[in-house]
Amino acid sequence: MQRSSRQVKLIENYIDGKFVGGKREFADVNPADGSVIAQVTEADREQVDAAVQAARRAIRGEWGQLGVRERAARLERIAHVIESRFDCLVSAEVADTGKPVSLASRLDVPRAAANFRAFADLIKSTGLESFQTEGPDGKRALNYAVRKPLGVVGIITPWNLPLLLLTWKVAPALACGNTVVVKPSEETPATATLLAEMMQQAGIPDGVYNVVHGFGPDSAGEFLTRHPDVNAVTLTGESQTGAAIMKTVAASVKPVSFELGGKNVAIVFADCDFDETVKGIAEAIFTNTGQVCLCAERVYVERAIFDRFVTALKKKAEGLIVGSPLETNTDLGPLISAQHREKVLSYYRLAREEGASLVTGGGVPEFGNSLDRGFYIQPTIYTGLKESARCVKEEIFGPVCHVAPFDSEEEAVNLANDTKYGLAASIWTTNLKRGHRVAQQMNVGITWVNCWFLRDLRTPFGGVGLSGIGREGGLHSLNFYSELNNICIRL
Ligand code: NAD
Ligand code: 6OH
Repeated sequence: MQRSSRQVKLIENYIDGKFVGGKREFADVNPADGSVIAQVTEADREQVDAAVQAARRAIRGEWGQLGVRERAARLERIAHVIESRFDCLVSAEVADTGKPVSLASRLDVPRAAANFRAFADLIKSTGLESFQTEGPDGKRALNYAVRKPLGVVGIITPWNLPLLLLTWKVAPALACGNTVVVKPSEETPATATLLAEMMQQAGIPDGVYNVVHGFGPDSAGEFLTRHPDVNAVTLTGESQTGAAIMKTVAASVKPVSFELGGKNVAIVFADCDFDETVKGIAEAIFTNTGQVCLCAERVYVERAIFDRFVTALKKKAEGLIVGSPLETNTDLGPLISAQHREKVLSYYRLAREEGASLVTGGGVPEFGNSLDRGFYIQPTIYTGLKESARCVKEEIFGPVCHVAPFDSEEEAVNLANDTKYGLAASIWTTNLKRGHRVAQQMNVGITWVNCWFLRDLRTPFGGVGLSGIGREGGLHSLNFYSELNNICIRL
């Protein structure tokens, strides 16, 4: 994948088991200091077509003949190879994203292995539904369904948790017997490419896993989603990207699964475990510098504890260490790019224009060293905005939240649901009856009570409204990545 004769590494496309270069290249930048890590080969239309055709052929080859047990064994081998090259994946992910090494080691890379194990286990143990049916003539029939692969799945992923979110889709797609062409984010091409080497090591046949690099419109992303021989498209990304892809695939009626943006809420009741809640909410706001689709950007706190809560959250935010991702005590690395930092800063400016009171942060930290070339930003808390403010309505995707008081449970529920998004909510209370009651009123795909981002890979994951279409996770993934053929036999 990477030739050393050049000044910087070259990250190439991976098509039919081979790394291939191309005509155009773009730079892969380290957000921690703005340095160029690698040049990346952009796949043109012909290369995307070659990847799709390789994936088509691979279905007809050895891969398509494997039984479930052997497919599961190969997935387990991939998990094993990921673990054996743990440090290499952590370094690549940290360099591409700027996330702290502690986070990549705790979350991203272990989850990549866990994704393959979870779907290997599931495909082995999942049964199929069957029904004894009585026809109008009183005669019986047996109905049962069999799972068949969709074919070639196009997988498009974002930059915030690159390997985690890629493997979250690749693992169930392969478990169901599909082949894949993946288009990782142009900001974070490295780990998808390293995974190609690991597929080889794990004995995955050529053409089963292909990687095409590039951008969205008029580049590899669009070429892939528009390709007539791609049978389904799964995306994690922004809501407007989901809308664009939906248009592209409409003509060929491809199934889609979309995990999109959010403007997630946290509701804090006066009866919460105060210290645990402050800690939990700080994680929900600031993890990965706020660049997790599940991060809370709207926090509603019962009025009786509002002032005390804001003071404690401010203290937590000001105690966070913003700095080099390579330092083990760093809490927050940089944002992903200069462009994304400009977007987040534009919301910091807008919050002031919209009349917010700044509790802490609001700007760019100064280090006095090479980190000043990185895309760092201060963790930021606002209060005092109107509910109609754009900063309360739009996804910012940075280390920032708005905290507002509420007076009744009903008001909190109404405020929480007053959004076009609907990905995740968290509710903080020691009254479990209330926890259940409020959780069940949330118009979202995922609600946590007294925790956040605590994941069980068998549970449904996805969002409502602008936050997505469909659910992945456990059986829901198997149902998306396979076609069910129902067979009815007269007995
Ligand atoms: P993005 O939508 O800009 O890009 C995601 C991917 O889509 C990239 O690979 C990009 O190249 C590709 N793409 C863009 N336009 C395309 C087009 N027209 N056709 C085909 N491909 C196209 O998202 P991002 O900035 O990389 O990631 C951040 C966003 O992702 C945030 O909105 C965040 O909330 C969301 N996200 C959602 C989830 C979830 O599970 N719901 C998880 C992570 C991130
Ligand atoms: C979004 O940034 C995080 C998504 C997380 C998952 O999809 C997951 O499976 O944990």
